[in-house]
Amino acid sequence: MKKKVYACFSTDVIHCGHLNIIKKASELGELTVGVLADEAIASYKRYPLISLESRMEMFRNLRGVSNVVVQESLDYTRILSELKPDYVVHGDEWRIGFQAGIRQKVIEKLKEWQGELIEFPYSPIPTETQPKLDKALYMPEYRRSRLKKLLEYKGHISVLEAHNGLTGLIVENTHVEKKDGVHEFDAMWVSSLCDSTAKGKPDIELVDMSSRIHTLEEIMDVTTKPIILDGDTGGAIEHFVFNIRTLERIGISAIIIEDKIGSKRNSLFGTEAEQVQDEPASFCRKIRAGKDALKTKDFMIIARCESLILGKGLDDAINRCIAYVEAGADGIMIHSCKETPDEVLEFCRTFRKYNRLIPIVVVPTTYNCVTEDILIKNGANIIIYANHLIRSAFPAMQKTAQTILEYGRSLEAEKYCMGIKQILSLIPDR
Ligand code: SPV
Ligand code: MG
Repeated sequence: MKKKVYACFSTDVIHCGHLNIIKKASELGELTVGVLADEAIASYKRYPLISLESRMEMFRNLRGVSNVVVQESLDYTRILSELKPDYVVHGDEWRIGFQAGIRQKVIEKLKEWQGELIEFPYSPIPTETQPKLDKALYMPEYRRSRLKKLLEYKGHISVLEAHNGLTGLIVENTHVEKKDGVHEFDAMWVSSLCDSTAKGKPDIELVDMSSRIHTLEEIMDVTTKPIILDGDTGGAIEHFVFNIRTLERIGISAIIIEDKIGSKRNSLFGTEAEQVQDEPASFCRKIRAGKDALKTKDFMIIARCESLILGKGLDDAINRCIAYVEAGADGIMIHSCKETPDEVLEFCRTFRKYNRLIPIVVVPTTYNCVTEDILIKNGANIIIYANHLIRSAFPAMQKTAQTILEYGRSLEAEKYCMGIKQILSLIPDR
């Protein structure tokens, strides 16, 4: 009887490295390919460019593949128990990094029926394929829909602010390997505070939409991750409907607008700054008009409730958010400038009694002791670190400027700076 062989793939682009492994695997016996489910792929790398069904079809059409099944999770235990293959085939890259634990479990599981893990040298994606992939990730129609998909696949996402191309690259590329996998930010927040501050302007809706779009374009030019724009109050309804259509067209995934009117000040002033909240009915009209203006189902309008910031209490916040969702909001953001997360967590738990699914956005700037896990357990879905790159860059730059003045030369400031070679090679020229 032919031996049973199993290999799992997460790829949406087949290249010669994969074909090589499939050829070698099929020579060992009857090959079943496991196609990793969208949720599992999104949990450790970018979300797939083509659907699960299309990926299965792609493998069904390859010579040497006898069977195609879905592997639901990164962990092989369940699928191996079902298939009981004689061999599992994999590239050898998973011996190190977060996949090493998954690999060890495969080896242990296979021992139950004297199965064997066979590894072939890993071949990375060929250099000629990468630009095609990058292009697909970077074009507006792909980027725009990715936020909704990520929320669907992962349930919750982590977002960091970006205010220019360089900070966009930091959000795009920073990753940390932990025991449970590689962690990276899912999306970017283009904050009004940081966009204004980077231009030396106050956060009072002074930086106009053309300038905000210029910042977005700069970020989008060098990144692929989805973008959430801080849309302040959204402005006049007559302008809002045009602006969001532009944002939708250029590939932004969501805008968050806040229920304030008149001269807008940053929320973190709390009740120190005089702020007027919009009437719920009027803000609902803005949401509805925005939804009607959109051309796709991908773009999200998220309604931001300022009731807790303005000291209006939980009931006001809940009632307003229920109304905003009824008006068509695709998500709600609850903001707070308290130092503890209590009121935000209470809001999330209470709101979830009325609505189980609509995404809740939180911005733990002042209540920064709370972990993402706790926010998520209480019902939050989008966690935004709203201003941390500009806040960390500013003191570092100030220190360097002061040090040069102090010593009348730059030698002493060198320790605060990146090396010249490093900065020259930070951004590749092709
Ligand atoms: C921003 O980042 O500009 C925000 C969030 O609106 S906050 O500054 O906390 O109000
Ligand atoms: Mg803002």
